[in-house]
Amino acid sequence: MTHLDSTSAAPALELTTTSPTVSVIHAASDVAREWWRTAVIYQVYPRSFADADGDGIGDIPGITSKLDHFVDLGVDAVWLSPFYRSPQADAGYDVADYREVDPLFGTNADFEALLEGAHARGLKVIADLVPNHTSDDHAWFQAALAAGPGSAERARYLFREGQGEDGELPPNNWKSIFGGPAWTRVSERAAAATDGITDGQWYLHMFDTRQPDLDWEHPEVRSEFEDILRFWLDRGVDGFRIDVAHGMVKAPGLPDWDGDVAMVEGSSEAPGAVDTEPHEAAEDGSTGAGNSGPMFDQEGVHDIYRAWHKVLAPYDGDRALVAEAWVEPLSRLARYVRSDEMHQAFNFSYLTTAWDAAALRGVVTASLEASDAVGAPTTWVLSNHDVIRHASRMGLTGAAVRPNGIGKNDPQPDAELGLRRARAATLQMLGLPGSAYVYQGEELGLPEHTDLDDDLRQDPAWWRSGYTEAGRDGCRVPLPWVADAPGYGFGPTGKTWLPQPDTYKECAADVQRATEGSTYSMYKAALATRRAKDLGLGSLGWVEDFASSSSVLAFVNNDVLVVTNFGEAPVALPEGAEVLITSGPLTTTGDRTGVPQDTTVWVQV
Ligand code: TEU
Repeated sequence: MTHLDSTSAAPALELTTTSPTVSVIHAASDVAREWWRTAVIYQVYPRSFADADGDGIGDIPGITSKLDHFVDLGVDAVWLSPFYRSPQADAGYDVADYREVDPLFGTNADFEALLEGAHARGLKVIADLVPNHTSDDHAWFQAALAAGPGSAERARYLFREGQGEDGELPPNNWKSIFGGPAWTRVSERAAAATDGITDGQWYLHMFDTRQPDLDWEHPEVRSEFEDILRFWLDRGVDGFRIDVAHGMVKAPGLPDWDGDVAMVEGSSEAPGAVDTEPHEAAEDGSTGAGNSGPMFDQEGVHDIYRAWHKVLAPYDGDRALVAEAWVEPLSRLARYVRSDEMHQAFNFSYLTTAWDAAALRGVVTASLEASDAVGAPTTWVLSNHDVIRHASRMGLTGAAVRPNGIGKNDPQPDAELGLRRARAATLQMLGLPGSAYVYQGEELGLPEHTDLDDDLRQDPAWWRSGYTEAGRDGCRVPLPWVADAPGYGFGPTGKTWLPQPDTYKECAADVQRATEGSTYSMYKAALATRRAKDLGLGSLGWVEDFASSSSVLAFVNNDVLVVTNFGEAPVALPEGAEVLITSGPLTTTGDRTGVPQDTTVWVQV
């Protein structure tokens, strides 16, 4: 524990007892013990985790070689972003064969070895399923192009005639989430396909041109995906993260929609623009992170998940489905995790809540209420492969819009502030009951790569936005394992598919593991204590002294008091308080320990 001597004046805020009066909004559970209710799940982005074959791109044997990292850190499960055969137009979220590992990442046998090694260590493994769209290289789409209008092959996708005299206008006005129109026109003449002539039908793609949306009204689409689920369940995967889980069913007739579907909220803003207005938190915890429109959150998606629930049910080991659904409010998101549907849903309202005591109290309350109402665990997440790493995002002072990536010419984050807040946010998150997600590298305190050369960018959002959104490459840079090795030990050759910034040296796993007070040691201590004290199944009671404070967030989970200070004046802890973990240096005034600004502590109750 690092204590910092301080001569600052007596703190204005204090806690006088380690057993404060609390208003309990979520009771501890003593019944349901399925692993996914409490699991801390580590997201692996395979191309950037560890490279075994030296081509500069991470692979499955690389992940297997690092399984002890997960054990040492203390997580319960690993979720792997897609590793299936794919032309990699969207880093594997464009799947050409759902049953085969891409040679870039290894073989199916490599995956089975990974699974075996993980299970031997008591780790669960979650695969990523991408059912909203396939790759344009998928056999079904190739057959659809070849078969022509009106064919059974085209019926599995959303092909439509264009508008205008010669069908030269797209069937509706939908925009792709990556920017540009959501429709691409094909040619109906085999020869024209290679000379760029388009004269035929249009197909829908909510993401890149190379990611055609499937038609989920088609029974073959439904049965194929149930079969794919069984294929991986039979091999032993413990669950699936379902990509764009709110997008598979579209409103009948595909009506026009003038709303915004882009990845940047308030997309009229320049990328990375900061709004100086404080972020207003809605009563129900909504932040604007939810997608709306006739292509999202349609009632019909729930039938799919009820059917999938039945596919998983006969398997042993509490297999789980996790919804990646950008849906708000949280009560609406909770419909995906009703008792006969999926098991968890990512909490993007929490991820996108500003660093503000009142806003966080609101979103945590709304999250627990919404999931308690359907008997599902709440989840918490601060980073993933689609958003700016929280160590950098939280250093974008005053940011109210959520930029999609940060480029050289955008306002740069304050790295020190970002890391301090990120550590405080993480320690707060890991003190909450439910399940939590950790994105690879955040345990090393890894920042976003914010000055990547534009010509190295690979995210389709970069060009599809007309080069206005930097995109997501900055959070997908290969991990640093060894400070003094080439490529920071990412692989045996020093090659890395994206360059690593110099700041990664101090984040390298070997340095982090050996340094007292490092971000890694904080994560490790928090995960061990979380497990020992059963915080995942724990309670949540807001400390009444701070129930309406704008600068302090304090709650009790089981016998741990979690206090975060957002304000300038340190918060004095009760005399003799036993601090279990702190996210940063504490102050001492007389015989009282103080929690300074942007710091979270866990105190024994
Ligand atoms: O992301 C889908 C997704 O829903 C987000 O793009 C979301 O719509 C947006 O951030 C909200 O404003 C998933 C994957 O995580 C992503 O990497 C893929 O590019 C995408 O699906 C397409 O498969």
